Amino acid sequence: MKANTTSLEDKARKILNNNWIGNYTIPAKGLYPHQWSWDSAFIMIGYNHYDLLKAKKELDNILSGQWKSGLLPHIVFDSDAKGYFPDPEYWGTRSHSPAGKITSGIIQPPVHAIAALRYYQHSKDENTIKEWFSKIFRFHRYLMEKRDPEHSGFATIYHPWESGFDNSPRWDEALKRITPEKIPDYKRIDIEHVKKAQERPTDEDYDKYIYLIEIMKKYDYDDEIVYQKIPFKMKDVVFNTILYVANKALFELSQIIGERTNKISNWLVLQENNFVKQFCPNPQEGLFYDYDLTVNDFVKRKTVAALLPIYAGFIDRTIIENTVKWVDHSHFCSSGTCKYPVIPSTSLGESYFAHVTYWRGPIWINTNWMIYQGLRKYNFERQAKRLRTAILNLVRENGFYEYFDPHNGTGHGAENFSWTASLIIDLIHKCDMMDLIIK
Ligand code: 2M8
Repeated sequence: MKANTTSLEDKARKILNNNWIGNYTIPAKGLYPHQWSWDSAFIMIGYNHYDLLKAKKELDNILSGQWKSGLLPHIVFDSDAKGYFPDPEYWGTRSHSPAGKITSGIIQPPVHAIAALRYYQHSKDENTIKEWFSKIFRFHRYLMEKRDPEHSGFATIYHPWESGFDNSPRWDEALKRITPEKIPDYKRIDIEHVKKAQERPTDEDYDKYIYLIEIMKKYDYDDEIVYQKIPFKMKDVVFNTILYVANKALFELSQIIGERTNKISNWLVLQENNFVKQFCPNPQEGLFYDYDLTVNDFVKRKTVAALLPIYAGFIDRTIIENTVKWVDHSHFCSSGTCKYPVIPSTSLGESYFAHVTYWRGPIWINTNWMIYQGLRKYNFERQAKRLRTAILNLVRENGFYEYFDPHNGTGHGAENFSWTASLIIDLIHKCDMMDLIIK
């Protein structure tokens, strides 16, 4: 048993080494040749276990792309790498990007403070935390203020790419209401890198993705104007679950370096008071939903996102017990037709479930990693143990893919995917540092 686990970790480290390109790690060769924001934080969590220098460089590099407003872009481009669309010049962000960098103009979930706290727990390196703290704090302030003019305590996303769950069924209804007007000619490159085009979003999805960016470009990424004009405006339940955990981690970091800030505690109180109201219309059902600000309604889709608030760790146990019933449900692969009891991105019982299409059905490792920790926070030890064992078996037996078919576990999307590797390393070590967060 021990020997197997060791070799899985060796394989994971080898993948990270191969995807390391000097200052950071690409998500995967071919499909993703630049640095992505939430990927970098997940990746760093793996490095924290065995290579603190790489962990530091990983976060340094993503933070080096930060805009004056505090926005932390979802991609920091490698100027030499070709073969990704939308390419660096497309974004029109030169006046915002820091000198010498080109970045995208949108965000991704703020996993960084969580990864930084883990770095500290392993390294005890206060100087680095001092350097990072003000940057991460400015990003959180941007999210809590510029992205929340309603003062709800929750950030709004303007684009499906900002969720990281690009073509999730959660966004179908909102995208259906959008008719792209003028969009430039463009050529997709992503579909050249996968086995079948069916594994990626459709051309219609892409037209809408580009149209939304065209709107942001037109208003030069001015948050106040974009908020008025953009037809996609979501309080994303996963983004905001992560934001809560990240605010908690940021608070811990502030204590470590003796930084006094009431702001972070105020954000936490606001989020704790409003979370259930904002995202859980029926506590008895135990599912949490995104809230669409363009129609002022919940997006009632049965996906893994509906279970993810367990990761926040503060929600009433009586509600979370209802959520865990879904973790134990055959539609979320606890039994029945699935080879591994690992939670798929969409419930198998829904018409919009698609077994190999990106975020519309396949299993992703990062979502399961968060749910595993959530289960442990509430002492659902049986479910946590089953999930961890199943994730390790899935990857051991099928490879380090970007995502997996929930029926038989076969890998899809990119091969040798970095966050699959890094989070497997963390799971092998039982994510033990996470528990040091003081509740
Ligand atoms: C995917 O998103 C990018 C766009 O940002 C793409 O499809 O080209 C998503 O899975 C996202 O969550 C991830 O961060 C990114 C890189 O792995 O790929």
